[in-house]
Amino acid sequence: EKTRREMATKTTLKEFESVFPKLEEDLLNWAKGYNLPQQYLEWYKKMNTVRKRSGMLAALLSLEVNAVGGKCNRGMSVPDSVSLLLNRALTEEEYFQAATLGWMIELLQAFFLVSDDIMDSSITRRGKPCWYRQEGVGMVAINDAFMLESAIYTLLKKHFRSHPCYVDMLELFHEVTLQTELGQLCDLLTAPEDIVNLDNFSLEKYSFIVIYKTAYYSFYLPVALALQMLNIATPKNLKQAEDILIPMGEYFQVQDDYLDNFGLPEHIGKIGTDIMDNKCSWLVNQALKIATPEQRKILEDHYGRKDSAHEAEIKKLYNDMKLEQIYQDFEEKSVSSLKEKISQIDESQGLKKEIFEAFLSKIYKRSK
Ligand code: DMA
Ligand code: MG
Ligand code: MG
Ligand code: MG
Repeated sequence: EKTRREMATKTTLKEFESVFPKLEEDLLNWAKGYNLPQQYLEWYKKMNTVRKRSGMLAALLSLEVNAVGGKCNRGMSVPDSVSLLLNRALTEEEYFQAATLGWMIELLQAFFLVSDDIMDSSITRRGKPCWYRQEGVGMVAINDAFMLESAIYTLLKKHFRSHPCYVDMLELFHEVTLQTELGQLCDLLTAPEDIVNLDNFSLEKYSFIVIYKTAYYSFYLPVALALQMLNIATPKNLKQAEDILIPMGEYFQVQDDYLDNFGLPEHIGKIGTDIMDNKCSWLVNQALKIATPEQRKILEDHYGRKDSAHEAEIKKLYNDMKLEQIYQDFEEKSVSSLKEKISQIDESQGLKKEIFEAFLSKIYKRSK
């Protein structure tokens, strides 16, 4: 009799999540191996009153579980991509391997988000207070972020030490992490807290920021890992994947910036902070491009101030400027250019167009 996994090719959140307890056990055993005193394990447990987990895992779970249910889009795209590359359903063993790689991306994401929320002074994440704002956490969240990152390498070693691509995977995680950190650096440096200078923003800078802070880890990484897992990560396949996934990631971050202002907090699970944070967002760049002198004055007087009355002026301006319509036009243009790129992919070394089509259909017109 066939198991569900052998019949299906598209993973579900439930199935993906069912792999996590095994990895969690690996991580707890690893912590126990260092004789982590019981006192700290208990302190960690007490820290999270909702779920009895260690602090590190609670940090992960606080991101993974929320009102709308963790999306785990990045993580789930590894098993989905592997399945599409093989053109068949995965065996239990293959699924476990692919999902483990997927969970490592989720850990990387958790590491970035825990620190991003501190740096962005954010309030909520996935419908709950950001990790650093939860009771008893505070700046311990910085160390939790480091521990989330370390967990990647513990799992990679445990499960892929003897894979022919182990070193490539290791280097890939290191490189993508550095790329994301460079993006975050530029994101933060373009958004100083006290100096609002709209001349600092440009669409060129914007493009650099979002490619690095978002596109590499969210889009390129899952596909590159799927290719490595199957030993078909040839330079040509990697290059083709990058050439399409980087612009796709750019489009994804434009959506994130759009939703920061136009999305519903109950829907996106977070409260937008880009205006008050003086961010070089896609929206402010579009506004600057078409602003009349009067509108530019409004932007100068109200953007980047830590005050909701100022923020309201900008939100009103964005509505008056019909940025929603400009966004929708941009979305249609991006999608047709991505589809065009996908159609030109050369599948001779085992790459599949469907991988990219699957990614695109997951994010097209997303509202969360
Ligand atoms: C997200 O940028 C980038 C990383 C690396 C977390 P962001 O601050 O716009 O994300 P969010 O809107 O989720 O806080
Ligand atoms: Mg943020
Ligand atoms: Mg940020
Ligand atoms: Mg954002």
